[in-house]
Amino acid sequence: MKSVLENRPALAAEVEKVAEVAGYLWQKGWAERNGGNITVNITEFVDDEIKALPAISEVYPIGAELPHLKGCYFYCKGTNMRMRDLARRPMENGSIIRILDDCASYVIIADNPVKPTSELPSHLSVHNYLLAKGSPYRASVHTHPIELVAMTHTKKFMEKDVATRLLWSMIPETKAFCPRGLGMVPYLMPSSVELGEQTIATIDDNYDVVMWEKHGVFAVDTDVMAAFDQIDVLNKAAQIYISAKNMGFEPDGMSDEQMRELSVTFGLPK
Ligand code: 2HA
Ligand code: ZN
Repeated sequence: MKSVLENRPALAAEVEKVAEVAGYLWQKGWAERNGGNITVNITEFVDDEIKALPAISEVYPIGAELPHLKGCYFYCKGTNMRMRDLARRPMENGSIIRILDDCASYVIIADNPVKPTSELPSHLSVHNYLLAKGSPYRASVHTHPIELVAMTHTKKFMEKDVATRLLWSMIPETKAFCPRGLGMVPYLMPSSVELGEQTIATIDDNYDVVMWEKHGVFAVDTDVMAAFDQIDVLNKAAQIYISAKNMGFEPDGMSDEQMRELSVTFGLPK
């Protein structure tokens, strides 16, 4: 069967990036079974021929009305699909969907009728929010990074910016490459409307990476690779913290002065 990616190098490159990141999530042990989701707004890569493609699924309700998504196209990981399978076969473990003109429903258009992720309403709500704000961010990644999730099992790290300051102070790159830090959302039921709403509220509070207590992270950025990088630098910092603790001491962390110097030199927002 002909893939919609054929003879469309820019679109193919976007989907290849998703597959590459899916492989990293699996290798890092962050994507057990069907854990995690990725959605990418690919509207800018969609030509008239794709716009004319017929639906290959019935019309599904999104579960929310999202006015900024009218006529948008997304690549979405499939529900119940594994990241490790998506890494090798992205168009069999994910699909491309078109948002219909009512802004409340969608159809699958390519390559296979793979039903999107169970977290679709919250992912699409976030994309709707990003477009409404005029943000250049087009990708969202949800995954289960072991050390970051472990940190949320104590109330201390759930307080605003406590974990952020600690992680930033472990290694200078963390603040440089995750300059807005880690926003915290108290435990909520996976896939729930409330979790989606709290995630948007936290992104609106100027975070790119949102921690879901005892569950995982949700990151947004310009593309899937950049969203992954932010999670990766944060989790690396968490690993350094835990390594120091395992050696039997509380790590000193960089000083406030060293952190200030870093912010000035790199022109960081916080
Ligand atoms: O889709 O990780 O939170 C699998 C999940 C849901
Ligand atoms: Zn999850």
